[in-house]
Amino acid sequence: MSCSVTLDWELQEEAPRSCTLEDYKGAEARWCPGCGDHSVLSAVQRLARDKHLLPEQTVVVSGIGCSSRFPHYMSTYGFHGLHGRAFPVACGVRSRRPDLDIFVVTGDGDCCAIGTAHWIHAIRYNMNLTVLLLDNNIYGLTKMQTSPTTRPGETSNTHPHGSFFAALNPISVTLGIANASFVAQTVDWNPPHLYATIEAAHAHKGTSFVRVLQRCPHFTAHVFAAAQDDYGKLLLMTHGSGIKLDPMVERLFPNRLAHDPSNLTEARQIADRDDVLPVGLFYRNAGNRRYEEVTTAGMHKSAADKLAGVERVLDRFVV
Ligand SMILES: Cc1ncc(C[n+]2csc(CCOP(=O)(O)OP(=O)(O)O)c2C)c(N)n1
Ligand code: SF4
Ligand SMILES: [Mg+2]
Repeated sequence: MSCSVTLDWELQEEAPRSCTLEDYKGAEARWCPGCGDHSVLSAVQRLARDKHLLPEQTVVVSGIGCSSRFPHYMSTYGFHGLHGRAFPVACGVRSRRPDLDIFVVTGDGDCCAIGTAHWIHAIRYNMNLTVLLLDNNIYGLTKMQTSPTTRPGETSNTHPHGSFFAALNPISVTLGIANASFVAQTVDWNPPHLYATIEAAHAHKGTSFVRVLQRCPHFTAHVFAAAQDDYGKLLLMTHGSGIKLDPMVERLFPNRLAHDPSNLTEARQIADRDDVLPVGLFYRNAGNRRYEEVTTAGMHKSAADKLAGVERVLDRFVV
């Protein structure tokens, strides 16, 4: 006879509870005035309210950086981890909690420098995570060191004569990783596009990777200034199965390109363009395998059944 273990979340009724924005507000955000991180925080809080995400069923995981202070400003569960390690923590949470809404907030240093190996494998694992890469092209928290996405020639405290290398393109890299399933780009200074992109990312089952071009008025104010003033520097990808935008907002973008997000080859070509900053959905494939399909298998078995399973495996090695 086996006893059945009731897990905490099985006890919870599907509560049709409505939350207000106040329910998601954590500590007062201490980012600089005008920092793009404020816009992203506001978008995530609005999404949480609109989708009725329960604060106690939501987790925000981050690494280290200005952007990674995000979990403190949400009154949900959170994990402000180690530099570059947001992905393994989030994958660990997801591996045992298929029921939670999990957001990963990371910076260009956190994700694309020290966290690169974790980024690549997390994309391949394709666990159900909403990843927001807040890319300000600089290490902000540690006061202005060159990051992998810093453009060549840009000066910083580590490269006073200008960054030496070509910048790494996080979208092109992600599109090159096996099993990538959702890849999008948006800007912090267009709240409707930012919101619609995060909404689509959250709706996707799998790892949705969203790079947000993020203003850092303190250290890299000039980097996105031109694209902020002139929408002609952006290229809006449009498609029936892409990011849904109000036509009024769509009209703000003079450059539009119909791009089918199931076309990976074309997605890669658009990502590599350097004449414009593409925004919208590059790629989506809802059919890719998700690692939690394996890690959560048998989770609901009783302790006795699990023990019996372990014993069966060990018995194979009995000599
Ligand atoms: C192991 C380790 N190495 C280095 C640091 C120092 N450090 C903290 S944040 C950071 C860079 C953050 O840059 P980014 O991820 O782009 O975040 P931003 O501050 O720009 O939002 C670095 C190098 C650290 N905290 N831990
Ligand atoms: S230093 Fe830059 S990224 Fe950090 S809070 Fe200030 S504006 Fe934002
Ligand atoms: Mg940064």
